[in-house]
Amino acid sequence: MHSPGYSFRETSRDGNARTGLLVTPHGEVETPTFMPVGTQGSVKTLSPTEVAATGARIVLGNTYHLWIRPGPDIIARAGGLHKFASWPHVMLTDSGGFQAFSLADRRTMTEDGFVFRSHIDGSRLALSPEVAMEVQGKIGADIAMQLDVCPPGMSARPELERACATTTRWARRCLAAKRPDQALFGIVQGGTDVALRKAHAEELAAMPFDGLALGGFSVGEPIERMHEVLGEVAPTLDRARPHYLMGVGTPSDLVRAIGTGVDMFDCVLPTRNARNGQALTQRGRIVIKQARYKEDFTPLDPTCSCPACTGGYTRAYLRHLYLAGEILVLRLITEHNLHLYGRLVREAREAIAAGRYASFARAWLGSDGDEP
Ligand code: PRF
Ligand code: ZN
Repeated sequence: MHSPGYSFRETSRDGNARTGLLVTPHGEVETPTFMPVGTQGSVKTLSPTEVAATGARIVLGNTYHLWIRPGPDIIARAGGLHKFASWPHVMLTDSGGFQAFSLADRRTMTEDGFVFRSHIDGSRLALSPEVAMEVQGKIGADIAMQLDVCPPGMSARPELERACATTTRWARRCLAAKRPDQALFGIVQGGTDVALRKAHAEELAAMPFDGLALGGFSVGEPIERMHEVLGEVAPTLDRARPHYLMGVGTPSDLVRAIGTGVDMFDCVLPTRNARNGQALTQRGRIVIKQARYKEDFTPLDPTCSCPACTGGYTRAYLRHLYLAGEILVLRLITEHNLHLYGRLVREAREAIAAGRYASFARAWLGSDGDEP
């Protein structure tokens, strides 16, 4: 780590999997870790206290959304997003380009950045590397992300090369514009091209970034291809810095990626799927509206220590709430799913430290389908 007040060190290793300690001005984070997504400055349906009770010590916020509403100046006047949102632990913000590209209207890209129309009020916004750093500086998260170019999955080589080259030029501009007291991560692109990925990772590793992220995965390529490429690229990343796989994934995706040396993850899956009535367990998914749960008076997961599973709420009751449109069920399943991710990364850290990661990983590989 290069920014003052930040450090990272590997604390144990089992094959390519490793545990680490990330130190920031808002506390320490043990890795591997999962960051719940708080796009608009809140992890949907939960209070910060409830989020922390899932084991999470770092959350992700989105520059794109917070820039449009309420705006960086209001957050700065509130004393930064930690105070504004009452989150005392560590915070990271994504840089906005990826979200602008998926959400905004009439987007275009030039050498200077992205120009687009707000999906809220249609106003014209220009997101350059310098603006991305200024907005993230005002939001005041512990860790900022560089502005990057993320091409669609399975893009052809020339497009991937152009995206890497622009991302490298923007990397230098972001480093020059960043707040000295904020950490900044570079973002490796290159799609599913292993040679391009490795070359881009080396280019970014030569710069004084505090961490290296892997962007451009889970954007339409076959998921097996993502794991193949991760298996070749992640083990070659600079081990002195944290490795963050952006926007991934299911519990078994996390387990497999941790096995290649990834330290940090974020994903809307546990929170978004919860609001669609899907509870995740090590045995698979529970789609709570299904008739099979109509008279199932057992908890979601008897091995889970979350408030939904220990509070006497049965699958039949949760199904009833879901079908009746009662919002309590959205909170309970969100809490459950984030507890599952919290437990997954905690048990992964314990398994790595004990040198039994391979057997730990095997126990999670069947968790992607529906519950038997
Ligand atoms: N870049 C940025 N944010 C991201 C991604 C990316 O490539 C992804 C891709 N999975 C998710 N979030 N800046
Ligand atoms: Zn639970």
